[in-house]
Amino acid sequence: MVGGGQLARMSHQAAIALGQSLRVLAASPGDPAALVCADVHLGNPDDLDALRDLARGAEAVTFDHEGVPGELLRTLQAEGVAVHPRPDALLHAQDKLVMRRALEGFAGTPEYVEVADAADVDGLAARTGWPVVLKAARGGYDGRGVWLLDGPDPGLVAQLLASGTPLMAEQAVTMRRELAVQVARSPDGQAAAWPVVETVQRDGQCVEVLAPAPDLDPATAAAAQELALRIASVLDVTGLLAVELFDTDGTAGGLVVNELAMRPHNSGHWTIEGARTSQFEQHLRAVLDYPLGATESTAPVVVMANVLGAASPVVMPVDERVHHLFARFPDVKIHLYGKAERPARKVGHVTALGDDLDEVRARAVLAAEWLSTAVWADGWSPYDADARATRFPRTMQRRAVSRA
Ligand code: AIR
Repeated sequence: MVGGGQLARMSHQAAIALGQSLRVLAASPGDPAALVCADVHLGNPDDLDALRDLARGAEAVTFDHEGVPGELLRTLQAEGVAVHPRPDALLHAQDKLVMRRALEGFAGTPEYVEVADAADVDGLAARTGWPVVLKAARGGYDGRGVWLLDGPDPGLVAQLLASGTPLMAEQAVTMRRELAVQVARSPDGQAAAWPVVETVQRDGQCVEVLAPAPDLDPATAAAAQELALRIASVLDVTGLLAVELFDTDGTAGGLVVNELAMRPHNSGHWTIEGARTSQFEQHLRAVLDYPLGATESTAPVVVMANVLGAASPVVMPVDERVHHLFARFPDVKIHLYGKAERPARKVGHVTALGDDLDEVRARAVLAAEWLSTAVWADGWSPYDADARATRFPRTMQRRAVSRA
């Protein structure tokens, strides 16, 4: 796997169960996957020799991020390496303009233009009105590379173009919410879709995923899954495809494609505990051309919440935060990525399962905020008598006592 971030780290966990072993190309020995994989290559994804070394003896090469030059991947492919997704497919996740053009005609997309100068942005705004979303066509993620413009900003456009950032501009779509659909497709052409989820965004970044998307009309859900399967097939995707969608009016006709990713994706972290097959296992099954796994949910409601680096340094060490979290919520599952805590950086996630959306969501959000900040947002304290009594379900208390 090219890249040693959290996606590689969680893919490695899945690889172990398949009797496989993930070799990662990491930028530094402290990267989340480099900390846990036995077979770590340190190097740069734009170094052909590093990619060749990575691929030597491997069944397949796949990715934890999109920042890999397509021409190098084409060279590897020509040398007989199984690259999944193939570079011609991956290009659509690397370049938003190429993606928009490829989807024209069969998927709803925002109105967009390629930006060669500030007049292109103003021209789009003349048709769609302000605000307009200016995007780096390549290289942005998690809110980086996206600027919301309320009016003309020729200075910013000129500065970005001068620094070599390829730009596009899009209509700011009015939406009810954001959805995501993930599908996997194998080189053999087998495909599978997970239930459609709602993604909750803050400051351009995903903070929560609700699975399945609440109150989604079944016909719209089916249309979203069909759309993602169709995109996977038309673009000849191998491995995972995440399709981020805007839900503009609750109907199938109102689904607008925002972005594509061809790798495990934040919108699919819930599948580790919340689906019969996790996105990480499924990605490996797909790139290794194994039959795909079942995608049904394991609970009526699953909520994933990201643990983001706090705005200011947290005094309580992480392991102590984990200890307190487990004492309050024995059933919330955590995934910590081993990353340094910078403000708003994704350093982990939590998953809660259950029957009632409000209850499950409250639990997941409290847990994630606690791990981020060491503050219980609802004021809960383990030292309250009430809290001590309710901390464990009764049967667990009894078991703990009898063990002692
Ligand atoms: N990632 C890749 N594209 C989008 C995301 N979130 C994951 C990958 C990558 C890591 O985020 O796993 O390696 C980089 O995270 P950071 O916090 O170092 O920028």
